[in-house]
Amino acid sequence: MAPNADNLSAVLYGIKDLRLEQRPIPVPSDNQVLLQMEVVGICGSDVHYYIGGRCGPFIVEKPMVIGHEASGTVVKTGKNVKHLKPGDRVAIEPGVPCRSCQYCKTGSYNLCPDVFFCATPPDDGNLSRYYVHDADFCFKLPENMSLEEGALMEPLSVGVHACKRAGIEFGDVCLITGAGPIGLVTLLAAKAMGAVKVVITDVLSKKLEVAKELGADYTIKIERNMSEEDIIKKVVELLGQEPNKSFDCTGIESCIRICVAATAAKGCAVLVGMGKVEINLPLSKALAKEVDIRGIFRYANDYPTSIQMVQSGKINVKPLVTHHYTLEETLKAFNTAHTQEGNPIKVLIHANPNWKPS
Ligand code: 572
Ligand code: ZN
Repeated sequence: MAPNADNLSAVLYGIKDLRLEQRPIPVPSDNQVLLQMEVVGICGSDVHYYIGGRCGPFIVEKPMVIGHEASGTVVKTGKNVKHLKPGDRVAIEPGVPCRSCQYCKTGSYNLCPDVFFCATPPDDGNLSRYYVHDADFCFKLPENMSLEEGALMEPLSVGVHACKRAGIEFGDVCLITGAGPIGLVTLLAAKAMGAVKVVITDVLSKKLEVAKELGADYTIKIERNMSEEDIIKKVVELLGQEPNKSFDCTGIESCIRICVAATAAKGCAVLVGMGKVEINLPLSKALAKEVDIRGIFRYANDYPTSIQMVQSGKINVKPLVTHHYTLEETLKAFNTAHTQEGNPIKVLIHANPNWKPS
């Protein structure tokens, strides 16, 4: 490595063993770009890998660079890259699929079994100073968008994809369970796509306050003594009707049950949160109402929509950002995301050594 070649990287070795160490600066191949990493958000899955060494079926078995919600600046382009040049600021879509399986060929590349996905074992993420990525999964940011907003295009795309799967249209009335980052981006996307009324639930009032700021029409603070029936009654009372689209953004059994049971006849319940492998649901209620229950897996072809929604001012993701850290402060950042001390929503890490807090 050249003496000034700083590629400090946040490498997860195992449970609560996250180290900052130097890695070689990678070289882009013909269809890739070398990126100076700028902003990397911490996702719930990053925290799962850090605290438990696993997320769903994926287990950290060898050291892995963490991070997948990111923006960067192009430093160098491979010889086939036409749409980007050095200096361009980009949002990085972290999943690069095989491009040749049936799912890829038919546009559902999020379901590609051979996808490379940043910080899903064994694939390295991009919480580092430098990183190479396929150029066609890097989206140039418009002048009026910041690198912080660029990093938020990843979670926003989950919300956009969830709303597309629900078929959100003008006049929809929605229930969202969970006001964490994914519940909030789903709220933003649902409102922007035409939902007229959205009620969102959470156990923490701080999260519900942010939801209000982001356009939630109603909020329900879930208390320990509330039964599923109590919550559904409250949802219907506030909306004036049963929601025709529901989104579970918690992965918690009781919340998924509420979404499924509360949805109006002919409506759709979308399961966005990931939880236990086996979940007990009131299915007979759903089938008697012809309620569709749909899953979502990441996103596909949603980055351009997410960027245009922010560029045009139809969606404002800025209120999601609560905490900022430098790359050197990665452990502190993960501690904040894990302990939830200081009521974080989205914790951002600034990987560019020239970043200064504003
Ligand atoms: O930002 C995308 C994203 N997707 C998540 C979780 C966090 N962030 N998903 C839920 C978990 N699955 S997974 O396949 N996995 C652990 C990789 O079970 C991916 C989608
Ligand atoms: Zn994520």
